[in-house]
Amino acid sequence: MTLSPDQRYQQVKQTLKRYGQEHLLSFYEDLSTDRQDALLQQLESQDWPQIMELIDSHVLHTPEMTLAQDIQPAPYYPLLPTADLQDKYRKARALGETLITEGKVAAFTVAGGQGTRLGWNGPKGTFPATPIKGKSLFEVFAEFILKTQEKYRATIPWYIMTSPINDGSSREFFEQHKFFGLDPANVTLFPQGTMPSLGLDGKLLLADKDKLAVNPDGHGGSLRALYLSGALEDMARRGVEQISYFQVDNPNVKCVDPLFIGLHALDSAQMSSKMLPKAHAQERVGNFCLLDGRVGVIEYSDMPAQLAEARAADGSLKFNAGSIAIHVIAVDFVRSLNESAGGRFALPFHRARKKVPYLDITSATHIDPEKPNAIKLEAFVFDALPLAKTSIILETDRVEEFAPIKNAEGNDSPATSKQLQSQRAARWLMQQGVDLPFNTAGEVEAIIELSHLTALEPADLSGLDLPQKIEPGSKLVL
Ligand code: UD2
Repeated sequence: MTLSPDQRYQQVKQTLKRYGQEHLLSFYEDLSTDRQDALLQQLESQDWPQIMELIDSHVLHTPEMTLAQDIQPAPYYPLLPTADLQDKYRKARALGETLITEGKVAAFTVAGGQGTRLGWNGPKGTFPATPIKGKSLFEVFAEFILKTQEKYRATIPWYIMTSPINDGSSREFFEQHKFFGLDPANVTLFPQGTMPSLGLDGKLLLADKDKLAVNPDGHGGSLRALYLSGALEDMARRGVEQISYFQVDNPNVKCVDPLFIGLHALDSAQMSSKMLPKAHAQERVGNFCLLDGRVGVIEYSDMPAQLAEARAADGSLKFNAGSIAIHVIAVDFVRSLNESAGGRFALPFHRARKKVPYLDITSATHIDPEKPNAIKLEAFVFDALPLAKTSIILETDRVEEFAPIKNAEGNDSPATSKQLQSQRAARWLMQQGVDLPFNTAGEVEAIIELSHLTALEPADLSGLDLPQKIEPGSKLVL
C-alpha cells in the first residue's frame, strides 16, 4: 500500500523522535512538495538502528583501538623469484594470462575521493598527469586496458567508483573523450555510498533545508557499492571472477597484472595485495602485518612508533611492507562481505573529526565552521583482508608501480609523479639498449612519456623503432 505524503511524514517523524533526531524536519513546512519528498526519501533510506549504534560508539565515545595481541611482519612473495619460486612465478603468470584471455578479470578504479589535498577542481581522474602530453589519469588507465585487450584478444570490463559529488562530471569527461576508444558497453561508472556526517553532540547535520549533510563512505565502501549498484551482478553475468583494484591517483599502476592475478588465483586467495618496501619507518602508507595470524594492514597513523621503528637482525625495518592499495579481490568474496552478516556490510567504520559546513537550525543560516564540528565515518578497503580465508602479498618496485599524485607540491605531487613516469620509461628503454642521460643520483635527465599503448612492460618495446641515444634535456613521446 502506498502511503500519502502526510502518512510518510508522520512515520518519519515518529522514527526521528525515537532516535532524538526530530530537528531534521525543522524546515519541512517551508519546502515545496518536491523538496519535501526528497527529504523524506533521504530520511527513509537511512539505517537508523545502525546510525544510532555508530553515534554511540564513534561520536559520543571513541572506539578503543584494539590492536591484535600478536603482531608480526606479514610474509610476501619477493619482487624477483628465488630459485625455488621461479617455476611458481612462471605458472602464475601463465594462469593470470589465461584468466585475462578468458574474460575472467575486471579492472576497478576507486575514484570517489575529494582530492582536497591536490586542490584540483574536478574529479581526480581528470587531472592532467603525464609529463609531456598532460593526459588525464583516466586516459592513462584507459590506454592500459586498451592495450591489454589487444595483447590478449580479450575484453576487460572497467568499473569506476565515483562519488555522488563527482559522478556527473566524471561521466561527462568520459563522454567528451569518447571513452578514450574503449567500448562504452564495457565501462561502468557508479557512485559510492554516503554516510551522514554526525555533529559532535550526536545529532545529524543538515546541509540544507531538504538535505542531510553526508560524506562518501570511504574506499572500503567500494566493496558495498559494487554490490548495491549491480556492478557485481554485471561481473557475474560476464563471467568475471577476479577484480583488479587500484586507486585513481597512481598513473604507474599495472591496472591488470598477469603475475599478481595468477599468484592470487594459484593460492586460491580471496583478497591479495601488492607491497613496497617502505622508504623509511614513518612513510605514510599502511603496514602489512600478521594480526593474530591473519594478514591485515595497520594504517600509518595507528602504527605504534616502537613497531614502526623496530629493526630486524640485519638492521632493516622489521615491518617493511608498505601498502600501496593495489589488490586483487575475488568476486565471490565481495558478495560474501555483503551477504554473510545478515545483509549488514562486514567492514567496520573509522572516525575522522572534520569541518563540515551545515545549516544551523536556530538561525537558519549556513555555517562554515572554523574548527572540526563533526565526525565523518569511513570504511577502509584493507579491513577486508583479515576476513579473507587466504590472502597473499606480492612485492613490487617503487619506480615501476608507484607514482601517486596526492599533494599539490612536495612529496607525491604531480612533479614527483612525472619524474617517476620518465624514470620508468628510461629504465625500460635502457633495457632495450637505448643510451640515456642519468645524473649522479641515477635520475634520468630527459622527459620521456611512454604510452601504455606502446608498451605495457619492457619486453613490449623490443622490435620497435627506438632512438639509439637520448640527449640530456630532451623531450620524447613514445
Ligand atoms: C591510501 C592508504 C595508504 C596507502 C596510500 C597509497 C588509506 C586510509 N590509506 O592513503 O595506506 O596505501 O593510499 O597511495 O587507505 N577514495 C574513494 N572514496 C572515498 C575515499 C577515498 O574512492 O570515500 C579513493 C580516492 O579516490 C583514492 C583512494 O581512495 O583513489 C585513496 O584515498 P585517500 O587519498 O584518502 O588515501 P591516502 O592517499 O591517504
